Amino acid sequence: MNLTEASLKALSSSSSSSSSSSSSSSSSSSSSSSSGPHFCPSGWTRIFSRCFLYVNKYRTWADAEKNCLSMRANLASVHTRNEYHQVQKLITAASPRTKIAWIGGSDAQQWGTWLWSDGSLLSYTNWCKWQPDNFFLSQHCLVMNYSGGKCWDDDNCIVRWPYVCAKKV
Ligand SMILES: [Ca+2]
Repeated sequence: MNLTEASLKALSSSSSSSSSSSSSSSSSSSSSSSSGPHFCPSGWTRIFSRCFLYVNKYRTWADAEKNCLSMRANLASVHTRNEYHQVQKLITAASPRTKIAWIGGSDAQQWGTWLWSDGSLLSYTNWCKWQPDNFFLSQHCLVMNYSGGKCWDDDNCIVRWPYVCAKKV
Protein backbone atom coordinates (compact mmCIF):
# COMPACT_ATOMS: atom_id res chain seq x y z
CA MET A 1 0.00 0.00 0.00
CA ASN A 2 1.38 3.41 -0.87
CA LEU A 3 1.14 6.60 1.15
CA THR A 4 -1.72 8.06 -0.85
CA GLU A 5 -3.82 4.96 -0.49
CA ALA A 6 -3.03 4.78 3.19
CA SER A 7 -4.05 8.37 3.81
CA LEU A 8 -7.22 7.97 1.78
CA LYS A 9 -8.11 4.88 3.79
CA ALA A 10 -7.44 6.74 7.00
CA LEU A 11 -9.61 9.60 5.80
CA SER A 12 -12.48 7.36 4.82
CA SER A 13 -12.44 5.32 8.00
CA SER A 14 -12.34 8.40 10.21
CA SER A 15 -15.15 10.08 8.32
CA SER A 16 -17.37 7.01 8.41
CA SER A 17 -16.84 6.37 12.09
CA SER A 18 -16.98 9.91 13.45
CA SER A 19 -19.37 11.82 11.23
CA SER A 20 -22.56 10.07 10.28
CA SER A 21 -24.02 13.41 9.19
CA SER A 22 -21.68 13.90 6.24
CA SER A 23 -22.68 10.87 4.21
CA SER A 24 -21.98 12.63 0.92
CA SER A 25 -18.23 12.45 1.40
CA SER A 26 -18.06 8.75 0.75
CA SER A 27 -20.84 8.36 -1.78
CA SER A 28 -18.55 8.24 -4.80
CA SER A 29 -17.06 4.91 -3.83
CA SER A 30 -19.68 3.46 -1.57
CA SER A 31 -19.85 0.23 -3.59
CA SER A 32 -16.23 -0.73 -2.99
CA SER A 33 -15.88 -1.03 0.74
CA SER A 34 -12.93 -3.16 1.78
CA SER A 35 -15.13 -5.60 3.65
CA GLY A 36 -17.49 -6.19 0.73
CA PRO A 37 -17.24 -8.69 -2.10
CA HIS A 38 -14.37 -8.22 -4.49
CA PHE A 39 -16.07 -6.55 -7.41
CA CYS A 40 -14.90 -3.70 -9.55
CA PRO A 41 -17.05 -0.56 -9.40
CA SER A 42 -19.53 -0.09 -12.21
CA GLY A 43 -17.77 0.95 -15.40
CA TRP A 44 -14.40 -0.44 -14.34
CA THR A 45 -12.87 -3.52 -15.92
CA ARG A 46 -11.14 -6.22 -13.96
CA ILE A 47 -7.70 -7.21 -15.21
CA PHE A 48 -6.15 -9.82 -12.95
CA SER A 49 -6.29 -8.46 -9.40
CA ARG A 50 -7.05 -4.85 -10.26
CA CYS A 51 -9.83 -2.68 -11.68
CA PHE A 52 -9.05 -0.43 -14.64
CA LEU A 53 -10.85 2.55 -16.12
CA TYR A 54 -10.04 4.22 -19.44
CA VAL A 55 -10.96 7.90 -19.32
CA ASN A 56 -11.31 9.31 -22.81
CA LYS A 57 -10.77 12.95 -21.81
CA TYR A 58 -7.64 14.90 -22.56
CA ARG A 59 -5.79 15.88 -19.39
CA THR A 60 -2.24 16.63 -18.31
CA TRP A 61 -0.51 13.76 -16.52
CA ALA A 62 -0.93 15.41 -13.10
CA ASP A 63 -4.59 16.29 -13.65
CA ALA A 64 -5.19 12.73 -14.84
CA GLU A 65 -3.50 11.33 -11.71
CA LYS A 66 -5.53 13.70 -9.56
CA ASN A 67 -8.77 12.50 -11.12
CA CYS A 68 -7.74 8.86 -10.62
CA LEU A 69 -6.99 9.70 -6.97
CA SER A 70 -10.48 11.16 -6.58
CA MET A 71 -11.75 7.67 -7.45
CA ARG A 72 -9.32 6.05 -4.98
CA ALA A 73 -7.12 4.92 -7.85
CA ASN A 74 -3.84 5.94 -9.47
CA LEU A 75 -2.82 6.22 -13.06
CA ALA A 76 -2.32 2.60 -14.10
CA SER A 77 0.91 0.76 -13.56
CA VAL A 78 1.61 -2.14 -15.92
CA HIS A 79 3.69 -5.12 -14.89
CA THR A 80 3.60 -7.73 -17.63
CA ARG A 81 3.23 -7.95 -21.38
CA ASN A 82 -0.06 -9.76 -20.96
CA GLU A 83 -1.37 -7.04 -18.66
CA TYR A 84 -0.26 -4.39 -21.17
CA HIS A 85 -2.25 -6.12 -23.91
CA GLN A 86 -5.32 -6.28 -21.67
CA VAL A 87 -5.09 -2.54 -21.02
CA GLN A 88 -4.72 -1.95 -24.76
CA LYS A 89 -7.86 -4.00 -25.37
CA LEU A 90 -9.69 -1.85 -22.84
CA ILE A 91 -8.78 1.27 -24.81
CA THR A 92 -9.59 -0.30 -28.18
CA ALA A 93 -13.03 -1.32 -26.90
CA ALA A 94 -13.83 2.26 -25.90
CA SER A 95 -12.19 4.07 -28.76
CA PRO A 96 -12.42 3.32 -32.50
CA ARG A 97 -8.73 3.91 -33.01
CA THR A 98 -6.28 2.84 -30.35
CA LYS A 99 -5.12 6.04 -28.78
CA ILE A 100 -2.11 7.30 -26.93
CA ALA A 101 -2.92 7.37 -23.22
CA TRP A 102 -1.17 8.36 -20.02
CA ILE A 103 -0.30 5.65 -17.58
CA GLY A 104 1.36 6.11 -14.21
CA GLY A 105 5.07 6.17 -15.02
CA SER A 106 7.20 9.26 -14.52
CA ASP A 107 10.82 10.22 -13.97
CA ALA A 108 10.05 13.79 -12.92
CA GLN A 109 11.68 13.42 -9.50
CA GLN A 110 14.96 12.14 -10.88
CA TRP A 111 15.56 12.04 -14.61
CA GLY A 112 16.16 8.53 -15.83
CA THR A 113 14.64 6.87 -12.76
CA TRP A 114 11.15 5.77 -13.71
CA LEU A 115 8.58 5.23 -10.97
CA TRP A 116 4.92 4.22 -10.94
CA SER A 117 2.63 6.69 -9.20
CA ASP A 118 0.98 3.84 -7.28
CA GLY A 119 4.26 3.08 -5.54
CA SER A 120 4.88 -0.28 -7.21
CA LEU A 121 8.25 -1.19 -8.66
CA LEU A 122 8.73 -0.39 -12.34
CA SER A 123 10.46 -3.46 -13.76
CA TYR A 124 8.52 -4.50 -16.89
CA THR A 125 8.95 -1.93 -19.67
CA ASN A 126 7.76 -1.65 -23.25
CA TRP A 127 9.63 1.39 -24.52
CA CYS A 128 9.51 2.14 -28.24
CA LYS A 129 12.81 2.17 -30.10
CA TRP A 130 14.90 5.23 -29.13
CA GLN A 131 12.61 5.93 -26.18
CA PRO A 132 12.72 7.30 -23.57
CA ASP A 133 14.61 10.10 -25.31
CA ASN A 134 13.72 13.05 -23.04
CA PHE A 135 13.24 15.13 -26.18
CA PHE A 136 14.26 18.76 -25.61
CA LEU A 137 14.94 17.70 -22.00
CA SER A 138 11.22 18.06 -21.35
CA GLN A 139 9.69 14.57 -21.26
CA HIS A 140 9.10 12.96 -17.88
CA CYS A 141 5.75 11.21 -18.11
CA LEU A 142 4.85 7.89 -19.70
CA VAL A 143 2.39 7.39 -22.55
CA MET A 144 1.33 4.03 -23.98
CA ASN A 145 0.17 3.21 -27.52
CA TYR A 146 2.81 5.45 -29.05
CA SER A 147 3.64 5.10 -32.75
CA GLY A 148 2.98 2.06 -34.95
CA GLY A 149 4.43 -0.24 -32.33
CA LYS A 150 1.85 0.92 -29.75
CA CYS A 151 4.69 0.96 -27.29
CA TRP A 152 5.82 3.44 -24.61
CA ASP A 153 7.18 6.94 -25.01
CA ASP A 154 8.20 9.61 -22.56
CA ASP A 155 6.20 12.76 -23.25
CA ASN A 156 5.92 16.24 -21.83
CA CYS A 157 3.81 15.94 -18.66
CA ILE A 158 1.68 18.98 -19.51
CA VAL A 159 0.55 17.59 -22.86
CA ARG A 160 -3.06 16.42 -22.63
CA TRP A 161 -3.94 12.80 -23.37
CA PRO A 162 -6.68 10.37 -22.37
CA TYR A 163 -5.61 8.15 -19.50
CA VAL A 164 -6.04 4.88 -17.67
CA CYS A 165 -6.70 4.61 -13.93
CA ALA A 166 -6.27 1.44 -11.88
CA LYS A 167 -6.91 0.29 -8.34
CA LYS A 168 -6.86 -2.88 -6.35
CA VAL A 169 -10.05 -4.93 -6.36
CA1 LIG B 1 10.00 10.76 -26.03
